Order: sequence, then C-alpha cells, then structure tokens
Amino acid sequence: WSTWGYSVSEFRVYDQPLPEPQPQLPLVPAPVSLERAEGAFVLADDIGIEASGDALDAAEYLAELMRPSTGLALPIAAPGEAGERAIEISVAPGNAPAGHEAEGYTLDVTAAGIELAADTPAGALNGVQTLRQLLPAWVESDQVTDIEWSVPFVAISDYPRFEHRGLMVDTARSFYTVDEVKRLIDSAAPLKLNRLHLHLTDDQGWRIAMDVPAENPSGIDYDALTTISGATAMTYSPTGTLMGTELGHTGFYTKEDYREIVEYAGENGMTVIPEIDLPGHTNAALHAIPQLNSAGSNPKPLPGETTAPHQGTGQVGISTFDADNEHTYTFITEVLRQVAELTPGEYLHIGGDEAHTTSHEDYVEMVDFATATVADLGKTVVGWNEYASTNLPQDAAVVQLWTGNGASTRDAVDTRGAKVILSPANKTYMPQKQDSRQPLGGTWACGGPCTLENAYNWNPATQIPGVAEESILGVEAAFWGEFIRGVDQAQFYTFPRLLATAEAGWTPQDGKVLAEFIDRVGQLGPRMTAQGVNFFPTSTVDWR
Ligand code: TNX
Repeated sequence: WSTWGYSVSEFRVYDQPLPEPQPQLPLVPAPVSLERAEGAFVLADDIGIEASGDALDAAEYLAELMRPSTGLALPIAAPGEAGERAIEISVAPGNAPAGHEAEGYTLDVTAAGIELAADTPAGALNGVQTLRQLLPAWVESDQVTDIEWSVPFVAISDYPRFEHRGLMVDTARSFYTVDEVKRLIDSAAPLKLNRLHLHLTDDQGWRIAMDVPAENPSGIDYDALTTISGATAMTYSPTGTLMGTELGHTGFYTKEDYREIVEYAGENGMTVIPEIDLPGHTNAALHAIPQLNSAGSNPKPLPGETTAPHQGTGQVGISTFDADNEHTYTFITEVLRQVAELTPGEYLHIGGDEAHTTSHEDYVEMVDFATATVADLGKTVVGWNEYASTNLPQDAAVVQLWTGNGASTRDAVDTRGAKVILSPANKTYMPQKQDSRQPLGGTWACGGPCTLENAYNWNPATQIPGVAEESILGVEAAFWGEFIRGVDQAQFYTFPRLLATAEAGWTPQDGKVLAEFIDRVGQLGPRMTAQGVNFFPTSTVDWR
C-alpha cells in the first residue's frame, strides 16, 4: 500500500471528491472523435519523419514547424527508413475515415510512434495541424527551447463538417503587405481554415495590378487602377473624423506579389478567393478610369465637396458602374479574365453588395454579365447575398450571406441550385467590438458587443430557415477594414473569435460545447503568444 502514497486508513471510498474531469487537450477546432490513453510519446534525437505516398509536403511542413523550437534534426525519410520510433505520415486511398476522403485523417500516438494517415495532402496537413496543437506550446517559438517534447497518447479520427472554412480580409480600405498577409495566413492555418478570401477592390482603393491588354480598342489605361487607386485608402468618416487610429494604409499587389500570396496560402492549405466588387463599391475604379464615368455612374459629390468621384470616406453604397456604358462591360470582361488567370482555385467573387445607387434593372444587367463571364472563364462565381436576386448560373453559383433573412438566398438554392457560404454579420463580423475595452469597431451587428460566446453559439444548418446542411458550403469570418490598420490590430479584433468560426466550420454541432470551447481557447493562449498572434484577452476566458 505504501507505494500508492496513502495508508489504508486514509483511503475512504465514499467521501473522496469526484475525480477532476479529464483535462481537455487544447484542440481547436475540436476533432470529431478523440480517445486518450495514459502517457505520452517523448521525442528524442533519433526521431525521423517518414513520408509515404503524396505526404512529402506535409512532412516538410511539420519538420519546418518543429525544427527551430525542438532543435531536433527531424530528417525526412522513405517508409521504414527513419528508425524504430518515427513520425509516419502516409497519404494513400483508404486511409481517411470513409466518406471523408478529401480532408479527413487519422492520428495515432502510442509508445511505438506517431502515425498520421490521410487520403490526400490536404487531409495530411489537417492532421499535422492537430499534431501541432498536441505538442507543447513552445513549438510555436522560433528559438530552441529546452523542455521535454512529448505528445499525449491519442487516437483521433477527424474530418470537417463543411468544405469551406474561410477568412475574408479587406485589403481595399486599408492595405496589407504581402508579409502581413503571410502573417495572417500563419495565424489562420493552425485552425484548419482552408479559404482566404481577399477583398481586393472597393470605393477606397484598388489593390491588384492589371496589365494593359495587347488589344485595347477602348483605350482604357488599366495601369491607372493601381497608379492612382493603389495609392488611396480609407481615411475619414463622411463627417470628416479619422477612422481608426491612423490613416488607412495604401499600396497594391503586383501580379508577382499576388502569385506569392497564392503560393504561400497553398502551402498552408488555403485556397485564395479573389473578390472584385461590382457594380457598387467601385469608386476606386471610377476614379482611375475616365471611360467608366458616364451619365449613369456614381458617385455624386458628397456634401461639402465639389468634385467627384470622391475617395477615402467610410460611406457605403455611393458608387456604381453605368449599365448603359459599353466600357463597363469591356472593363468587367478584361479584369475578370486577368484575375481568373491569376487564380488556380475554383472560385471568383464578384461582390454585388450594397449597390444602392443602381436601379434593380441595371444591377441585374451588370451582375448577370459578370456571373456569365466568370462561368465562361471556367470558374464558380461567388457573390454577396444581394446578388441572389439575379439570374445566377444553374448549379454553379455560391451565395455568401451576410445580412437579411435569407429569403432570396433560399430562392437561389431552390431554383438555381446555389450553395451558401454563411457570414452572418452578428456571428462572423470580426471588426465589431468584442467588449467595451476594444476602442475601435462597430456595434451594429449584434446590437452591442459581438462576444466570443455569441460567435460560438450558432448552427449553420439552421441559420437560414429552409436551407439545409447539404446546401451550405461553409462558413467565413469577414474582416472589414474601415477601422483597422495593420496586422496587430487585425489580430486583436479577429482573435480569439476566429477560433469560434473555425469550430463552426469543422466540428459537428453535437460536438460543440461552449464551456469546453472556452476552456480550450484559454489553453491556446500561450501558444498564440509564442506564435506572436496579438489576440484580444477576452474577459470570460481563463487565459493560461
Ligand atoms: C457592409 S458586408 C459591407 C462592407 C462594409 C461592412 C462593414 C458587405 C458585403 N458589405 O462594405 O465594410 O458592412 O461596415
């Protein structure tokens, strides 16, 4: 008895406190199925990573993540050649949980080693992100850290609830450099988010370089989009007060820059979805291209101004292309063609929101033209929910819902076979205040603070009455840029609520328990700190 540390007389069965619930592992999003066993696999100098099938990218991603902090060599070897105790990553048919081949994986950690198995490289990367969260938080450090590197024994079988788990970044109101976008990708990828939606154009700026085509009968100077409107940004509110704490950041991506983002996102399991917003939110294009300014185009000068188009205020719904101007269609065709060329992914987003100065008839004419153009380019079109009222291509359109009761979105699902991305403002709008300690941001979406709990407590399958789970492509956090300047502020508003959106996109509804989520978020604090993610210290979370 003495080896157990107590004597028989101290051992009272009935008045002992109940055992503490088993502490949760710090996994966000929570996996579909997780079994734990007592003990942990301890990494040592002799550990190597074995890659079989198409697993090399995942193996290298893991090695590059672990080498700086562990100081281990972690050589990558062929199957069976990394010694007795290895991390084995296998990509082969039949590995993933049945029915979840695209992104599912299994992860088994035992005394014998670590085995990660998936059907696809995307599934293997998802498993790597889980393994990452099972390693000590210091794995996020870029300095060698002298601790015991261990992974708890687990058997995990996992796959996403939805195909689309996105983050939208508004680069138009305030610009993010390529390095800043990479930092945002670095902080989103561990959450298994797999789509990066870049809002590239708006009233206040145009962020993607376009070439002047060889054949250019309309004489449009496409360079001016960025030489003129790549040098503007969101600055003041319509009443002239400074939005945010500093002037909006200006800039634009060259095509080279943009390809670099697409590639980096791809390495991190994220597909880039570019958005060219039209026919509203087009002030920056109207400002740069004289041919687009004709009788039916807007904006009008704002009160107190004498010249149009105006730049740089937070006013929305002021601008539109002119449906009766042939250059409108030449411009849309050329821009979408060049953007499609830059886009290996399946989707092209054409905005379509808040065209408040456009008649419905003109709106439909321009949006129908744009959606047909995207279809001709071999891409699937995405647009904000306003565009659900147009003649969307059959079985080839995605509606991104941000506002309203979803009636037109439901119609588009029923009559056009559209799929839906859910970005309801009151659940997924990141620049809204989390609590009153956040100085910037709006409160309109939630009628008060948009709390972490609020961002967690919803069910995508019941969000739009009459639109079932099968029609939901996924969820997306929308990070609008009126108030926000740079990555530090971006993360301060996006984290930790982005964790709630990531779990809404991944974890089955019956696996979601708010109290457990809040506990796991608290456990991820040190990890985000070590990674340099400037998260907001939400007051309801016990941050460790
Ligand atoms: C509405 S959401 C917009 C954006 C703003 C956002 C926040 C949507 C499709 N359009 O232009 O940035 O509200 O103010």
